[in-house]
Amino acid sequence: NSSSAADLKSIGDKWKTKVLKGPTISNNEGAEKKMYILSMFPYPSGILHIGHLRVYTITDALNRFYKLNGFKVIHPMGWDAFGLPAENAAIERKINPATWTMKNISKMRLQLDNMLANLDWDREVTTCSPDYYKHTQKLFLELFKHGLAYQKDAEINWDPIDQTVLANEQVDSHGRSWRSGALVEKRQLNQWFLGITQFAHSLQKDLDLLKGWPQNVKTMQKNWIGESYGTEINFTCTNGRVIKAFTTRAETIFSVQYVALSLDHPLVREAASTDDALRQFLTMAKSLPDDSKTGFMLKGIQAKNPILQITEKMLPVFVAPYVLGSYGHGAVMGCPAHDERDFKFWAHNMPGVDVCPSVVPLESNAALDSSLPYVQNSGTLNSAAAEYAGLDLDSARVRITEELKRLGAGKQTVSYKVRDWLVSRQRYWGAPIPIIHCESCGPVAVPDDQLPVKLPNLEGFATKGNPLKGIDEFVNTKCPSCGSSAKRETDTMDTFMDSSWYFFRYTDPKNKNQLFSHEAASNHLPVDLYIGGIEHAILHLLYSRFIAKFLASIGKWDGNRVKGEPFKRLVTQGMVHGKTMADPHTGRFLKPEELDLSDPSNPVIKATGERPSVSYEKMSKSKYNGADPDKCISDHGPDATRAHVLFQAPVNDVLSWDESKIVGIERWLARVINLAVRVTKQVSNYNVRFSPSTAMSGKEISFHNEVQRLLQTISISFSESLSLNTVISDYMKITNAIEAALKSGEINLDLVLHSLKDLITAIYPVTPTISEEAREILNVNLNMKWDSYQWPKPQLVQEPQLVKYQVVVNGKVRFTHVADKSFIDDRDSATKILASSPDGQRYLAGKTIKNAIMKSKVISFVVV
Ligand code: ANZ
Ligand code: ZN
Repeated sequence: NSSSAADLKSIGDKWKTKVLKGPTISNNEGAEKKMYILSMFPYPSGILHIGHLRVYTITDALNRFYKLNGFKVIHPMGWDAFGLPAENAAIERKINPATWTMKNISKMRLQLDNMLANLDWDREVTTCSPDYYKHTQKLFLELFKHGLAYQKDAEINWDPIDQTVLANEQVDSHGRSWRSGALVEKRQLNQWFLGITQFAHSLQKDLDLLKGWPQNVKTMQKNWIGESYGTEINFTCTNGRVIKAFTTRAETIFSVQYVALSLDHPLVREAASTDDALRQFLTMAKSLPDDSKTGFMLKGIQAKNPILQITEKMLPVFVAPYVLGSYGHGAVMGCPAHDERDFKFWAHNMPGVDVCPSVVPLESNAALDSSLPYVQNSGTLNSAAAEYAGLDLDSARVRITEELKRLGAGKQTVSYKVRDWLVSRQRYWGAPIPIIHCESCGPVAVPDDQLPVKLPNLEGFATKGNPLKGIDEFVNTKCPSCGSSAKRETDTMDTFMDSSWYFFRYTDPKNKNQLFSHEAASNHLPVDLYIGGIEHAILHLLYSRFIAKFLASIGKWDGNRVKGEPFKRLVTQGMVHGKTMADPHTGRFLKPEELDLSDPSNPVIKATGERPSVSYEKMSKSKYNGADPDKCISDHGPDATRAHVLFQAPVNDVLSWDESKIVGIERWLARVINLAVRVTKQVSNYNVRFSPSTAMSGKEISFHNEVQRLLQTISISFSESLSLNTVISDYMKITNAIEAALKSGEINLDLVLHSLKDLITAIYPVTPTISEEAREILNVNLNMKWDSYQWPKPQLVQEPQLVKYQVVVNGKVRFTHVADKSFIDDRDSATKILASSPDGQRYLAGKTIKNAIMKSKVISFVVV
């Protein structure tokens, strides 16, 4: 009912301050057991949305659970505070982005308090504050010093809306910016890159060590890194130049019919300078899709197949958009007979010219011609392969690669899809790249004592693009190396650089001189449990792994024992979908004011009296299906909100947010409080010495064990399976059991109280204010000083094992007797009990027992 909702709310207010401090645990100072629980830190947009509520409820419940179990828990929070929204808001409102950001942070801090998140605020980090970005700059310079931060001219992704370049990871499969959604353009620009490719092999290989990561995330990273073993083959051209091509199928070299180059291959650029038609083709081809079949045959150049001695079979050289400039060597050896794309390309550009197969399927080659291209990676080489004919493909690949090596025309190699991380941005609100450009010394690191390179304060700016370029005091400086006048780099860093190391900073947030101390990071990392969105499966999670591995490789933390992997277990929480109501005929989304929601389970369209169609969809303003955590908390109290969030769906699944269902949780919480009141009314005095034992009755033992087993399951749900929705239903089951025990009158009240105390502690991780309230009811009414927050240690009591004994008197089965398995251990007492039982009186009374034989299920008496 509604009065209980109001109570939950006032209970929430009453205990808020205490609960925000976390449980009072006396015995975990210097505890050996450590737990680092991390959630992806939020962008300080100013509103805590329902997705945040979900993640932070999960981490806070775990945080409290581990604290009750005596762990030293790190549960930090910070702000991913650089980035474009602040800059755009600042341009719009003509204020400094810092002002906007800080205001949002304090708003969100209050919202986190409202949901009772018990966070380590003394570890708080804010990436836009100079004492944080000073160290982001140091990290950059550390990479620079190791040759892993460098500038190069490259074809890059340009976001025309945000007016900045983007890294490859930040462009989706449809060629759109991850942030603005703009169609990205290709531009040739000089930019800063980080050498993630130098770590590509371990980034790929060590995924296998991450047993605590979801398989889909590992697969996505694997595909993105794209490690591929193959052969690099040199094709010497008639003009003396050498084209290197990467192939995973060296054994198909006898089917090569052409060589194709990417649009930006050096040879193509060279040829374009003297070839008008080629220049025209290149301009046109830029806008063709990657799977286009179009090609341009270079005039006057042919390439020689290095494995063939005969030079009559020279290969045409094409320029083709399907060849990626950024993969392998930007060149393909074209095998129309055995590759789908090459087959189509050949048919389009050389119509009617035969293809030459060199691989045959194992079974038969009868239907080969009609089934070309034969692309399977199995079979044997045919007679076209000369001395390799008859070999299976794997051995042929090895032998041919050896032969190419002997000829000086190739070698075994590895190739990666991942490119170096483009890290410079042409925007204001980011950490300035700490580099000074000097005419004579080139790019020079800003000396340590001049860090941070601070962002100049701008009071409102109306320019799009990077205003740093126009600030002379910022740009003009002296070269730290030779002293002559020089120019400061005006690009700032990708905000993914800020977030690539924040979980290190949490371990030592106040360190002035270093990013973090070796000791602090080595003590706390790797992170035990990391919770965040699947959208970072590649982006942030790849960058962080790279930076953590780099920092381990230069000895900044003792990470080699875990191959520099920063996150032991990863959980990707599902999205929250909103209840979406639409007109059943037109599908038009309905606004709340168009609906009669007085019965939340039965919404009605006011205008027509019809029922709307209801679905759950990704929340968006245009669907009027957003949910506001603040409102839910103020309507139902923090505990009911938290329990509802966890109860509605398993952590990894989509949560279909239906606030009307929260009543079930409210009723349950009211029952817990009620139980505390009723139990204290019935227990006369609190017996501290009570402990469960076999002296309890059978009913008591089974009640006790039921509760204890549920507590065990709850422990496993928290610590292993993260099945937090079933934690809530297990709480409800315990509540039911205690209610029934109390009602039956057959269970010792001390035992009921004992179980209730366990329940009150067990709900603390999820519903801490209700837990505190119930605890207080016990303490006050029973004059009890219960101040332990220790997680209950499940203790099962051996349940009686009953045996049905057949009682035989003078050779005849006379009656049966049900008793414990140990009944026959004491023959004298067993005899007495049987003799005085009603059946025993009939058959044994007044007789002399000569002999009694008792074994397993039979008791035999000889009487006279
Ligand atoms: C000859 C060949 C014959 C190929 C055949 C395949 C099948 P993965 O496995 O993804 O690493 N390739 C090489 N460089 C390329 C580039 N810059 N742009 C587009 N394609 C390129 O792919 C390796 C294969 O992709 C290589 O093996 C090459 O085609 C192509 F029956 O070489 B193959
Ligand atoms: Zn200089």
